[in-house]
Amino acid sequence: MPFFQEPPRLGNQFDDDPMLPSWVARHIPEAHVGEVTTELHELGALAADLYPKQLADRLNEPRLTQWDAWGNRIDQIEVSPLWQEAQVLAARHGMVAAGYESRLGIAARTHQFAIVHVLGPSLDIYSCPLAMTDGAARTLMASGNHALADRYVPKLTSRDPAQMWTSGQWMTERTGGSDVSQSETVARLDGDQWRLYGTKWFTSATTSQMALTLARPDGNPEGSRGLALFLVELREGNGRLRNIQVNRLKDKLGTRKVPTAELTLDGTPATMVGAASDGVRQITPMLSITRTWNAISAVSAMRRGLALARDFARRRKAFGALLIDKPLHADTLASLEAEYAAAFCLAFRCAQLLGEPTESPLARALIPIAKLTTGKQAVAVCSEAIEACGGAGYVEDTGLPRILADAQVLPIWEGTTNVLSLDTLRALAKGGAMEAVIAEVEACAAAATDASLARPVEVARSAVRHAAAWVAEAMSAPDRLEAGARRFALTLGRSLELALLARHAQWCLDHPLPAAGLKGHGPRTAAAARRFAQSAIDLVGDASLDDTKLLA
Ligand code: MFK
Repeated sequence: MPFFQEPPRLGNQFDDDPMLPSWVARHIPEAHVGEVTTELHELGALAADLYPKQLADRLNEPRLTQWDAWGNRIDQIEVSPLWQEAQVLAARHGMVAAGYESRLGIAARTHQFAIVHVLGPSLDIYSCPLAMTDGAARTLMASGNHALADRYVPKLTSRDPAQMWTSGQWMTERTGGSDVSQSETVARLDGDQWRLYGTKWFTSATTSQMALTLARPDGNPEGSRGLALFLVELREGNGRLRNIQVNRLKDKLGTRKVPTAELTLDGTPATMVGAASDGVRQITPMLSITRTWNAISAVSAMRRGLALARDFARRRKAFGALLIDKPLHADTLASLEAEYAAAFCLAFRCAQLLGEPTESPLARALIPIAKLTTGKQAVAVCSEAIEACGGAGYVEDTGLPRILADAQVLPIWEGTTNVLSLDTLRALAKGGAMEAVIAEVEACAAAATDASLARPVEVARSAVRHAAAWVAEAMSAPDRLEAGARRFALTLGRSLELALLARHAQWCLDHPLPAAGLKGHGPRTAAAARRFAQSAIDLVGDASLDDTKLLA
C-alpha cells in the first residue's frame, strides 16, 4: 500500500484552545460562565465544521460585473458562498451585537471577542466588515448625533440576519492610507444635501449597506482639521449604487475573499455626522475598535495556524517517529504556543478595556501597542506554522498558505507598525498614560507570586522600566525618538504581554479544577510565561542615525 499523508484536521476551536476557556472562566461574571462556556463550545464545533467548507470554497473570490448586457453601468459585486453564509452566522451569533448587550455588564466585550476569536478564522476574513461595522456603531454613539445613532446603531448591532447592516470605513485615498490629511474628496452642498466628489482607493467590503468616510467641505482649509466626517448609504431601495462607481477590485496578496474596491464618488449623497471639520478626531472611536479587532484577529490567526500545525505533528511521521515526539519539533511548537499565549493576553486585555464606559489613558495606549505587537507576531507565527507542515504548508490546495497570506494584512491595514509606533508616542504624551502602562505591569507582577513565575515577572518589569527611561531621555531628541519608536513600542507590547501572561498563569494555578476543561491549565500557562520570557522582550536601544543614513 503506497503512503498517503493524512491532512491536518481541525478540532473544536474552543475546547482545544489553551487560553480561552480559562480566560472566560476568569473574566466572565460567575453567574454567566456556564452559559457562555456552552455557547463557545458550540461555536468551537461550528468553526471546525466550517473548515472543510472553507477549503472547498478556496477558489471562489468576489466578482465585479460593471455592465449589464444592455450597456447599463451596474457595478454589482458578488461575494463567495461562504461569505454569504458568514453574513447570516455573524448576525445570528452576535459577533458585533454581543459587544453592545448589557446582560454581561462590563464583560460584554470579552464575550463578543471570545465569539470572534472562536468563529472568525472560519469565516474567511468576514471579520473585516464586522470590525468596521462595530467601529461605525461606536463612532455614531460617540458623535452626539442622536438622530443618526438612533437610526443606524440598531441596524449595525442587530442579531437578525435580515435586519443587520454592515458598514465600511473609507479613509484611504490615492494620497495615502496613513496620512489622511491630504484627502482630496470634497463635499458640496446641493440645497440641503451634502454630495461627495472624489476617489476612495481602498474600500474594504464594498458590499456593505453604509460607510463612514472623510471629505473636505468646500472652502475648508487644507490638512486634516479641514476634513469632516460623513455617513453614506451606498444604495437606493432598488439596489442601485447612489452615484458611486466601482472602478475595480484590488488584486491582493491575501484577504482575497474581501471585496476591496477603488471607488469614484460622483455626487454621492452623504450626511454630515458632526461638526463641519475635525473629522479625523471624530472617527477615532472607529480606530480603537478596528485596531482591537485587528489584535484579536491576529491572535485567532495564530490559533488557527497552530491548531493545524499541532494536529499535523500528531499525524506526520518522519525519521521513525511522530513529529510531536521529536524534541526539536516539539520545542519549536512550544515556543510558538508561548508567543500565542502572550499575544492572547494583551489582545483580550484590550477587549476588556473597551468595555469601560469611557476610553482610559491605559486603553488609549494599549490599543495601538497591542495592534502593532500582535500583527507582527501573527505573521511570524503563521509563517512558522506553515513551515511546520513542510512542503504541504507551501502548496495552495492544502489551504495552508492562505493562513500566512491573510495574516500579512494585519500589520498593514488599520495603521502600519510604524504609524502605530508613532501613535503610541502620541498616546503616551498625554498625561498619565506611561504611568498607567507601568502600573499595569507592576499590578500583574504583584499578583504573580508563584516562585516559578519570578523570572518572567522580573524580565517584564525590567524591560518596561528600561523603555520608560529611554523614552524620557529621547524626548529631547526628536529624530532619535522617532527612529527608536518601533523598538520602544514593541518592548512595551512584549513586556505587557509577559506581565499579563504571568498574572493569568497565577490565576490558573490558583484555580486548578473549576471545570473539567481547565485541568492542567495552571502549569501549562506558567510554562508559557517562562518560555515567552526567554524570547526577546527588551528591544530598546539606540541605533546609530549615521548608520541608518548609510543603510537606508
Ligand atoms: C480584522 C480587522 C479588520 C479591520 C478592517 C480594516 C479595513 C479597513 C481598511 C482601511 O481602511 S486601512 C486604513 C486605515 N487607516 C488608518 O488606520 C489611519 C492610519 N493613520 C493614523 O492613524 C494617523 O495617525 C492619523 C490619520 C490619525 C493622523 O492624522 P492627523 O490628522 O495627522 O491626526 P492628528 O492631528 O495627530 O490627530 C487628530 C486628532 O485625533 C487629535 O486630537 P486633538 O485634535 O484633540 O488633539 C489626536 O489626538 C486624535 N487621535 C489621533 N489618533 C487617535 C486619536 N485619538 C484617539 N485614538 C487615536 N488612535
